[in-house]
Amino acid sequence: MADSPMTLSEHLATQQAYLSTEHARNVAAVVGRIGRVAAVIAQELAHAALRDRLGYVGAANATGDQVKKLDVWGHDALVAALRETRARAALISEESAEPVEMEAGGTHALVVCADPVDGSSNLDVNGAVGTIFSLRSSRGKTPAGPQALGAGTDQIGAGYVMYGPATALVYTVGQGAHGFTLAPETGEFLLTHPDIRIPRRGKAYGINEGNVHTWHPGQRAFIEHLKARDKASGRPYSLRYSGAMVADVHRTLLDGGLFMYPADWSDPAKPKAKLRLLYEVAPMSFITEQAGGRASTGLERVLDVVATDYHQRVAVILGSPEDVATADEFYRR
Ligand code: AFP
Repeated sequence: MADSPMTLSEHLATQQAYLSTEHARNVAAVVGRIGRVAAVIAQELAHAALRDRLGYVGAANATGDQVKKLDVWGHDALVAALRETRARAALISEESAEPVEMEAGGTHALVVCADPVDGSSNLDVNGAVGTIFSLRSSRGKTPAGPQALGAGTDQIGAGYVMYGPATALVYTVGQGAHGFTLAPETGEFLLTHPDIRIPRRGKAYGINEGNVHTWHPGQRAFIEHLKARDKASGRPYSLRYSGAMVADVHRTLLDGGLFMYPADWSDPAKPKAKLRLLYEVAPMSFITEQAGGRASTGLERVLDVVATDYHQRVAVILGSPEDVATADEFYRR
């Protein structure tokens, strides 16, 4: 009989060797907690319409987005889960303007940056949503939140949960990206996609084409290139876009291709991006690179971008390395 797949906590134990001793136990504790709260969030999503949890709370969050009831519920559930361990020092969340400092964190406690419910616009239409998280060192500092400000290369770990037909969790601590599937009957995440390797080139791209008029000329030319008919290079690519970064990145990691959310270049002197660096783009870029992919802003490697604000926004083009390289070429022209 085939061995039962490894659980998330068993797999985290195998990753300890790749982490500094001071962080190893804390990373396992925090990712383990996030796995457990993700199983609860999956349950809540499945019952949301039955428990009057759909719709808005009637207020805006730190970045001006109208907040859904499940955004707040997801944030509170994550805060409560993180408070149950001493492995964390602070949480930077899409739903909180300032860091949520958490006392009694150990010396090497972690700063967690998270989008508790990514893709909120999909919630009321039963579309796929997710949770995105990034782990950084608090360096033993108090307050710890400001320690999250820095380059994406400072991340110790990152991951996401996708709530789709199945609930999937993918994480990295810098030794490849590994995928798990939730067994609803036990609430355990089991290893189903060890060491994910993104194809070098894909056949699909994800972007909100409604913004085409605001794009950098290189971005527009690149999309025209993907749409042009050329059998030899597998073009045209198909358009696949879900409205939730987690779902679009998950598809891209497994099937190859691209997920893009370029900046608005209506005023070339001040390009305006949408997606948030610390708890959307930096963690997804770390995971993508660990799966053999590439992540660019169009002008530079995402992981080299230094965060100076908790809710800073940045453009992103991520996915198959050869496809992202081609996109960068179009931006340089
Ligand atoms: P929310 O989490 O606020 O719903 O935003 C989702 C998101 O940040 C990201 O998950 C999507 O890729 C992107 O925004 C969708 O944006 P558009 O609705 O502008 O296409």
